[in-house]
Amino acid sequence: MNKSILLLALLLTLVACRQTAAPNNPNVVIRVTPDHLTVGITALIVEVSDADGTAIPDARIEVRGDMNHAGMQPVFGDAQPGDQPGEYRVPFEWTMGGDWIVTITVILPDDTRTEQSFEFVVES
Ligand SMILES: [Cu+2]
Repeated sequence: MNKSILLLALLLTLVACRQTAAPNNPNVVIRVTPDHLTVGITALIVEVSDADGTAIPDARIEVRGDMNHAGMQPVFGDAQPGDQPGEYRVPFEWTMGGDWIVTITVILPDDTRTEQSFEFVVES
């Protein structure tokens, strides 16, 4: 009985690890206030932490915005240090209203790269 519970717990742990992909992948969160979701220049706040939730202050961040239709130039943003450790501030211009996909590439000090995409709806 005890052994089967232990086995079940082990299996659950393995499943949980799979869902978060590789354990070294950073967590990436973008904060944008609603009034920054209109056409024009805004700032994206990107928070990067490790699997344990510890802030990663020394990553390089690349930001690329694409719209969901053809024929648009992508928009790039340069990340600057934010107010908190692990927080990055990215000046960014929504050049058109509509559906956007923002791809964040996080490059850790050991050159590990991970990419995550976020969807936004921007008002004209
Ligand atoms: Cu467009």
